[in-house]
Amino acid sequence: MPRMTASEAFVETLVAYGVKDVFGIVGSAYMDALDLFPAAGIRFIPTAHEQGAGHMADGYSRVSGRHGVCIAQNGPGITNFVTSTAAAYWAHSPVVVVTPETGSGSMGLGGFQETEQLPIFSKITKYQAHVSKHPRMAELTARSFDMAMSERGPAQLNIPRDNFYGEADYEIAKPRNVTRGPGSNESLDEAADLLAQAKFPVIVAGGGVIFSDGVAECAALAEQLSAPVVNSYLHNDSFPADHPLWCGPLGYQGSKAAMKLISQADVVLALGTRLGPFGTLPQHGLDYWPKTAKVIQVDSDHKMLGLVKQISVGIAGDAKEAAKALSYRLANRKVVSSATAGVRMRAIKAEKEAWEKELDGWTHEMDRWSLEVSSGSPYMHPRQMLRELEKAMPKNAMVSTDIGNICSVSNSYLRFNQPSSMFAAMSFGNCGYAFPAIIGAKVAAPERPAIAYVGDGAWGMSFAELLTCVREAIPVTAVVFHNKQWGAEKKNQVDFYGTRFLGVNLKNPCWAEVARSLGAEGVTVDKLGDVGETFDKACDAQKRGRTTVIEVMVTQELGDPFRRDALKYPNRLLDKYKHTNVTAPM
Ligand SMILES: Cc1ncc(C[n+]2csc(CCOP(=O)(O)OP(=O)(O)O)c2C)c(N)n1
Ligand SMILES: [Mg+2]
Repeated sequence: MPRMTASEAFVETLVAYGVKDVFGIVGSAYMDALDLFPAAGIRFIPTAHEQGAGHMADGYSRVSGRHGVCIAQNGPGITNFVTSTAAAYWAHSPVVVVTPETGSGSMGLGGFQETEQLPIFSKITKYQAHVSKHPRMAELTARSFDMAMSERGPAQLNIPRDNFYGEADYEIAKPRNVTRGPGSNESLDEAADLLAQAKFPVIVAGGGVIFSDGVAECAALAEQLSAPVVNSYLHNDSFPADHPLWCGPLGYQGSKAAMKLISQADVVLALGTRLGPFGTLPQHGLDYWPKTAKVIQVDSDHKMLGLVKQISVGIAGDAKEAAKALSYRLANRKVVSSATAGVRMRAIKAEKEAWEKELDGWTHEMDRWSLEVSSGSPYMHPRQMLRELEKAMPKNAMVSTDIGNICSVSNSYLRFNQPSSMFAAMSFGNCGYAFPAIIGAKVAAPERPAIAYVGDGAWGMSFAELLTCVREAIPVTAVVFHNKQWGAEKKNQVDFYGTRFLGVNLKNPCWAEVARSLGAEGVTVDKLGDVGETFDKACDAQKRGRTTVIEVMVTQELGDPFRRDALKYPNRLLDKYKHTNVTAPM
């Protein structure tokens, strides 16, 4: 075992795990290791805010399937990682969050930049390591990388800053690369029996299909069964949109075709999805989840099996391997659904055409408030604007989406033919996710067009990372939906609080001008006819290293709300507040 310093052991372990890029903000706590990055061939990407660095590491890992790594100064630099770590946790991203801590010799004395860093992250990481002594540096760094990958989520590597110093004989580990099998024979046999007997099988393709690189296997199984395939919520890239069996995404602002088809299923194969509760809520007035269907769920994490939905068979296995094993079992046996393949293909085609036609005609929102604010507005209807972006979308684009009303509506208009193309703020649902996430994705895949969809409220939270794009020459395109409001929350005040607006209206600068003053390109678009061409040019400018902010001016109309499921009409009891009561519409 070679003799080296702890900083060298840390950096050599990063090298052994193939780390090429690390996101963060410089700090004295780890400067001794940082100093070695160039000689180790590691690029350090300084960001505007540590939250941005965390989201970048997340986006980077989501497109590449490799680790994303972020690092910061002990104390405030590390607490700035909290939101991005929670987001990565719910996106199942293998991010290694390196958290240098105050010195072990003074911990507890209330010195500078001191806080206990392990409890803060205990519920938003899959694994936490604490380098209690410098000779454990290589071992615990390696384990953090292994655990982030095998547990599919953030691992925290907490290092008291004094432990970057000192020397020891270190063994530098090799990545452990654990692979998972398809699941038990028993569960696969049972599932194959159900699928063989199914009259109307439907596959839900989840994130696990992407993570396991299992799209082709999922497609082969779907073809064997002539089963419609729907994407799980916010995983529009889990099955190719140009495949005849693809039906679109479930969930909030998803595809009516997908919902109508899955509602007819007698057997559902949930492949690589935890069936998160928000992702299967009724939408468009359709309570589509087929309550009497037999559900087969495949998840690499056995704790997800049957957690949210009742299931008939749970398969603890890799989505790709399970799909392959099921195909193998069905290969030489009678598949009942084959007899009705033609009928089902026609049904899929008809439902998809109907949904496209509906989207074409659905140029604006039709509720009273939306009609009121959009009539006479010089600006674009969000839906029409989104349709134009869809038409102009470059072929192998990567698109990140934020949390907001228009970003959510975009779910109906985002289709992909290749996996690892859509990076939505997943279940953690934090505003400010999309822009830094796409910057990270662009670092990992510089040859692909990188696009972020962001509402103007969320843009206010995240636009500082334009500095990173410009300083570090990471060219992306941000489409900012300028509607002068925190629209998604305003929608709740429209629907439940008698249009009493509080904290939802935004006075904004011209975001194009802000972009230009920060050294990026900035364009304001207020005509539908200009959307496609501007978008085209902006994506093209990425090839020349230029970042563009397209500020699209849209009306204040609002699509269906996020959380109708969780809100109640106010019924106040004190006289002082009674005037705020709202009666539910009949
Ligand atoms: C960090 C964070 N703060 C607050 C919220 C609550 N929230 C959800 S959507 C939303 C409004 C988003 O507004 P904007 O980004 O302008 O998009 P729009 O809804 O107008 O399209 C807010 C404040 C959140 N999800 N995340
Ligand atoms: Mg807005």
